[in-house]
Amino acid sequence: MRVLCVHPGPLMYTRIFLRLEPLGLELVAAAVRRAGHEVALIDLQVERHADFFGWVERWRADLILFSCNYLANVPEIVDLAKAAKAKRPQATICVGGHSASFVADALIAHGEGAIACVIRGEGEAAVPLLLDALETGADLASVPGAVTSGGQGPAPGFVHSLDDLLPARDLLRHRRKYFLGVLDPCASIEFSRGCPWIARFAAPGPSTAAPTG
Ligand code: B12
Repeated sequence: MRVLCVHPGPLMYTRIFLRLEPLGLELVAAAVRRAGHEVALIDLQVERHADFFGWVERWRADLILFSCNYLANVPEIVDLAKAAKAKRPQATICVGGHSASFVADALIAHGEGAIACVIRGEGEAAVPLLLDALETGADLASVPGAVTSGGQGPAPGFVHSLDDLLPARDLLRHRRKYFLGVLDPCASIEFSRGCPWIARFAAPGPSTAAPTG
């Protein structure tokens, strides 16, 4: 399967203050490659919408995966998904990422049929299962973390250890266009992930209990 991973366009300040590589999407792309599929990555912070449509049509993507960490990118992703679906109806389009995880139903509704599913949670765990479901013709709503117009899959899974994961940095075509501050060249490294459980903390004092979680 040919899988096109897409990071949406720039937020405010990404032309003058900071523009960072799409680390989460690089990890998702690495998981696609590990699962034995062809993968390409386009970062619209540094490439144009015309480049994206070129990849969709000329590379004949079977699956298009959008990364949505910022709510500000939702309208662009919805518009691009609809336009891509019109140009290549046989492609399946899915959205994942931090913000998509919280507004999954709204993304599906605004996609008006163009967005087949939203994958909540960590992409590395879910994407191989999504690819399996697409290959076997299984219902996408059976994939852990998936939200479709027809239903919701089981709870998202977690990655086992960050040490097992390496981002597919080699897929970026504009490595030198990422910077922080006054155009200082920049790469991103992930050292840890937050606790996925709900923890309650009480202020210290004689009558307070120990933190629970
Ligand atoms: C590090 C970070 C930053 C860094 C780096 C930002 C960058 N551009 O890379 C700095 C400090 C610079 C920053 C700045 C800002 N940030 Co920030 N940032 C984060 C933080 C803490 C972690 C993001 C991250 O890199 N995670 C590590 C990578 C590996 O994980 P990931 O990208 O989430 O990807 C994983 C999953 O999301 C998923 N996934 C991702 N894409 C896809 C795609 C598919 C198809 C699938 C299946 C899965 C999937 O799988 C990946 C691997 O597990 C998040 C909060 C959080 N805990 O996620 C906020 C967060 C993303 N930031 C936020 C905001 C608001 C901002 C700013 C706009 C703040 C401001 N007002 O200036 C700026 C914008 C900067 C910019 N122009 O990009 C908000 C977004 C809110 C929203 N809902 O829109 C968040 C959610 C924090 C919050 N709760 O408020 N940020």
